[in-house]
Amino acid sequence: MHYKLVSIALGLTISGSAAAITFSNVTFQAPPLSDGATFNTSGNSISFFVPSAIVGDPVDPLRAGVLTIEYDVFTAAPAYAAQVGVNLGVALAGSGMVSFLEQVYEINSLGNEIGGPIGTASHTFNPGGATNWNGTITFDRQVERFRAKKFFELSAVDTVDFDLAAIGLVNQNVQVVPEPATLAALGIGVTALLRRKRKN
Ligand SMILES: [Ca+2]
Repeated sequence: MHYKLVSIALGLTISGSAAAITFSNVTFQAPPLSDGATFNTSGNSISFFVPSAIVGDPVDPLRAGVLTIEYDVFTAAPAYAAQVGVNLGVALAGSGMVSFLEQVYEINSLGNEIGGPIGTASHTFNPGGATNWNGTITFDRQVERFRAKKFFELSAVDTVDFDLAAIGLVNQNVQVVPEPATLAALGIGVTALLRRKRKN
């Protein structure tokens, strides 16, 4: 019976994920790191392309810089956003390193932030270390609208080696859940199901 309950809940989550999610107000700051930046969306996923987010020997004397990416999300009821997945890829050589911080805020229908962050994540790509990272930001509460702010701090001081820090892949997917009312209805359905099963 537990299996049945899990599969029902899972099915609902997936159908919730198929619900329309609207990405808006995508911004990239600041030049030159943000030059030529673009994005595309696919379902619940948004990917950012930042071809100029590079510091170090190839763009000497630019040795450090900060890139910020911001966007808003609206999840049409009956779906609420519960968490986001973060997929990052960087290119590093020599002294190159990238520090990443993401903060997520609930916003109202006017786009104003409500209170402090409802979720954060951070990661540092160190010289010579792994160049890919995946994380999950679980929100303190489920929300219908949120704003994600990503900060990337790039650094590649000059050494005798080839030094470079660049951002490759930046992808984010939004995971949604049914609204509490739908969950309550599901609970009633499951209870009825269990009752019927007990009678049999
Ligand atoms: Ca060098």
